[in-house]
Amino acid sequence: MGVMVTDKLFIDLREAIINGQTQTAMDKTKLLLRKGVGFNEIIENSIDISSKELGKKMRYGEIDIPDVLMSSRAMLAVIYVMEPIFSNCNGFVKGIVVTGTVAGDLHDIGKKLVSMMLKSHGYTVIDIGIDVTKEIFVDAVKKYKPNVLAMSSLLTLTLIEFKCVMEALIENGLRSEVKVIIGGAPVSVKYAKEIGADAYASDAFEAVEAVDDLIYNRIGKFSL
Ligand code: B1M
Repeated sequence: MGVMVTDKLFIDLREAIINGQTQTAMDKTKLLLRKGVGFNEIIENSIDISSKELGKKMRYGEIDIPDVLMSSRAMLAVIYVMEPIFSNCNGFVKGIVVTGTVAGDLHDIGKKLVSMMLKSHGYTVIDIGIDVTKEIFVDAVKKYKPNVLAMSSLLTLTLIEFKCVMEALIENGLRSEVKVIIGGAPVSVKYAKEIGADAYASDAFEAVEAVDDLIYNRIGKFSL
């Protein structure tokens, strides 16, 4: 019975995301949390599935961009409802992470999820936004002196920007000052290695493990 109720809630939540109904998405997420469903399960059964469905509709021109934006707001609402659970209770700060989406790319839902997970695992995260140029990344590294720079890209077209930032870090004598992790759907381990990043993670959970390894100088599953 419990499982059936949860299944129905997930169906409703995915429908709310696809239809861009932010309030319903928040309500359904709250109900799932109240039923004791874990955040991994919520993300996997809502945002992950819905974004794939949205992606398919986008590819076949079955949905307009304003509607995808409404769905994005609903996905972000799911994340915001869960944010308090992710708060870092013990107050111990492991390190500073600067994060941003590369130039030309406006996607930020995945990056926000990664930021939330990192914050909950004891990192101070400075999110410098979307469409971030290599100059702004370099300035942020100078200004905030982060332990880790975490960059995201969802577009194949903007993958090249990671390489540009890596080169800019070297040109500015900053490469040895900061560890770099990259991620996002079109990124591969191979590409991350090629451009000389220190780690690659395919989702928000892996990202935490990878950043922990970078901070404690461990060679881990996601180190390159
Ligand atoms: Co866009 N879009 N979009 N879009 N969009 C994709 C990415 C696309 C795959 C859809 C498709 O056509 N099938 C496609 C890219 C194709 C490609 O290049 N390979 C695409 C396109 C083409 C476009 C436009 C060009 C469409 C147009 O205008 N004609 C345009 C580009 C705008 C721009 O950026 N310049 C565009 C615009 C948009 C919106 C603005 C409408 C909106 C984004 C709103 C926002 O982010 N605030 C949007 C959306 C929502 C999507 C889809 C549907 C969903 C993305 C998402 O948020 N997923 C997407 C389809 C898809 O993904 N299948 C699509 C949920 C999120 C939690 O997952 O971001 O993958 P994701 O993050 C994951 C991992 O990737 C990873 O962890 C996260 C959590 O597990 N991860 C990291 C991400 N960053 C990481 C960093 C790390 C580690 C892991 O370490 C630093």
